[in-house]
Amino acid sequence: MNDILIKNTTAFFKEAFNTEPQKVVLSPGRINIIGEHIDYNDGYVLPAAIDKIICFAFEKNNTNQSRIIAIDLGDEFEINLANSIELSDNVWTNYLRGVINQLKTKGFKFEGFNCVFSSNIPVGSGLSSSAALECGFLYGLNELFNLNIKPVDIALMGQSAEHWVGINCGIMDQFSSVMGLENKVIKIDCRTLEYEYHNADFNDYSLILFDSNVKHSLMTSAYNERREQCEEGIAIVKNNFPEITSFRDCNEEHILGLQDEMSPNVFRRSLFVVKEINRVIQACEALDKGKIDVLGQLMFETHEGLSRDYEVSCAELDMIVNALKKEDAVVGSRLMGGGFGGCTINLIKKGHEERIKKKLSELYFDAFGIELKIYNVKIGNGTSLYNNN
Ligand code: GAF
Repeated sequence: MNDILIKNTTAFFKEAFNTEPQKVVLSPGRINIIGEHIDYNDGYVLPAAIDKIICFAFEKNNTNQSRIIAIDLGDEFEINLANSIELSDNVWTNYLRGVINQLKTKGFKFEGFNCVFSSNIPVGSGLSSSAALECGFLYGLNELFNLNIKPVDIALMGQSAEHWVGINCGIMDQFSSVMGLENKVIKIDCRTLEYEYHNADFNDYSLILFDSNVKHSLMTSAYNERREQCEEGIAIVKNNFPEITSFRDCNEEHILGLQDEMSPNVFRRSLFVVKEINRVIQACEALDKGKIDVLGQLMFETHEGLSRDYEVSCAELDMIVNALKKEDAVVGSRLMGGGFGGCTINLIKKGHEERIKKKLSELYFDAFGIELKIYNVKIGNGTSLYNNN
């Protein structure tokens, strides 16, 4: 599937600019096994890059003007690098403007270029197509102009670009898009940015994503609000326990003891974060020992917490997880990503996938009149140059 995408993107480039691209870059979306809403709380997360990608083709054009074409949207924009970079009403362009703004702010020297891109990462499904867009674009400019930006800094600058667009996200999505490795999950310490790879061996289970096919519009405002509530929560903890610097240094008793000082929402968000950080540690151990049933149980607990305490689920995602909980062949299921729609990540016993897909699709359609989308994903490499020689 990616071969066709690469072929089409480079062919489009040749047609548009009458020349071969100088650089072709592939940048993946991500899944997250466990550790949701934890990256901006300085905890641990366990994501991986996937085999769904954005393909970019680039060339320098020796001017100050750059032209960027989104093949799938049938849309394009031009940007003069000499001018200051502003947000636009054309939302997709902002992720790229944000990257250019980052480069300019940090004083990198680059000139005009042409770029086309095309993607097979579903948009709005919680698979981080925006991180793939930021990181792949920056990776390409880094290669094209020999900017010498290190991979982790590409992720950090991608994150800053996303902040510029308006989502105060953590580092997980950009980090996994850049640093992913085939068949490995990455345990990221979001406080220090230390990371380690673990084998993603799910033994007798398949990893399948069910896409609710809904995207509730509260996402941006609610995401930023959750982050503020967590900041409020940790400030109260620090006030009482000056030796504690982030939620990972707390246990549940710390939070329970501060319930009177916190608003009900801040209390529930804080408690969720402390529990979720512990679940990531346990999940990683379970994965290493091949105890997929334990991992799956933790995923169900994460969903419960995201739905009840963190309040980032929705009726559609809850319905999917609750329906799957009744199936013996489903060992784990939970909403994945920011929430308010998008995908659930699910571990299903091999041999039962097709039956469960069919049954869930019918139940889901009956409940909401919406087609369930289904993705079988493989864990793939992070952002890289494509070289077909
Ligand atoms: C979104 C954000 F971009 C990530 O940083 C992360 O917080 C995630 O939601 C929730 O875990 O994908």
